[in-house]
Amino acid sequence: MNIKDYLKNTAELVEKKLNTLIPEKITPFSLLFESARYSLLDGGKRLRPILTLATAEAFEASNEPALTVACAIEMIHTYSLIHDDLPCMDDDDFRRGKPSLHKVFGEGQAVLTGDYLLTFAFELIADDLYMNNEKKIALIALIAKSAGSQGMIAGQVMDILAEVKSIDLESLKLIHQYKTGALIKASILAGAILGNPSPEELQLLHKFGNDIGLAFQIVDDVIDVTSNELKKGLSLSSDEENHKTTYVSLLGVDQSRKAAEALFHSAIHHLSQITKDLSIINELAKCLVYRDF
Ligand code: GRG
Repeated sequence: MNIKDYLKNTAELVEKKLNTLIPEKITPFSLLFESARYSLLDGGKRLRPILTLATAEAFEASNEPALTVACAIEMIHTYSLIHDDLPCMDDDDFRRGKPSLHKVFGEGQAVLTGDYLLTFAFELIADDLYMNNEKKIALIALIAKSAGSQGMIAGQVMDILAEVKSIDLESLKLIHQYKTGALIKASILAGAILGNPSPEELQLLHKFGNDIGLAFQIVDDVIDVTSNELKKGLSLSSDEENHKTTYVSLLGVDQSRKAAEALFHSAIHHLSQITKDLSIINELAKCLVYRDF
């Protein structure tokens, strides 16, 4: 299947499932579901759940639990965007092509909606009817660590600390790997865990995920300063406005692109050592790094 069709079809599958997971039912706290649906259902490339589903397929895992885990990861990603947009964080007014959640529902509701999506993600995995307990525990541990103190939250803390000082490339790399890379890597590993990977295969996917996760964020740094509007000089990127150290501020656009490309090749090398049909994951990695979707 053409990769563009794969991306579109799989994103649709994820959205359909997400739509069923957050109820529209009337309760005294319906506002919670309304705000969750506002952030979760409209927009978003669904890259992380697509990675989970593609890896699960390659490792011959069943579709049903894979879709549940994929949706759980998208909920955690969406929660991170909601909280990151708050005035106490990055203070962004727009997200996924529309006003940020707190602009529409208020800051308190945005905090609670993020909390709901994070906790509901784990509820979904715990309550799944298809996975055995061993798999559930492995997935919950992986995702919790990657979203928390061994990943995204640790990265966000380092990111905040870096706002008041200048940092070198190694420190920036670490922030990117934790803040953005860890959940991307977890999306890949989760798909494999749903099947029956060997320790060697997991190790190679771990290296692949590290490279792709970092490359994704480097490319994001580049896009942040090269998007069309910015090129016309109409505004500063939010990273520039916040005087943040980025790959581009340290290496420039061309070297940053080269660094992302080198990571892509390293990632593909790790992938090529797994004797399974991983052609879709290979193509997805290309889309992620070259932002061709
Ligand atoms: C929990 C407050 C808090 C923060 C965690 C990951 C993170 C730190 C914040 C998210 C904000 C952000 C801009 C992170 C950089 C990573 C990134 C490019 C996110 C956007 O991911 P995409 O491009 O977004 O996959 P869509 O909307 O397509 O899902």
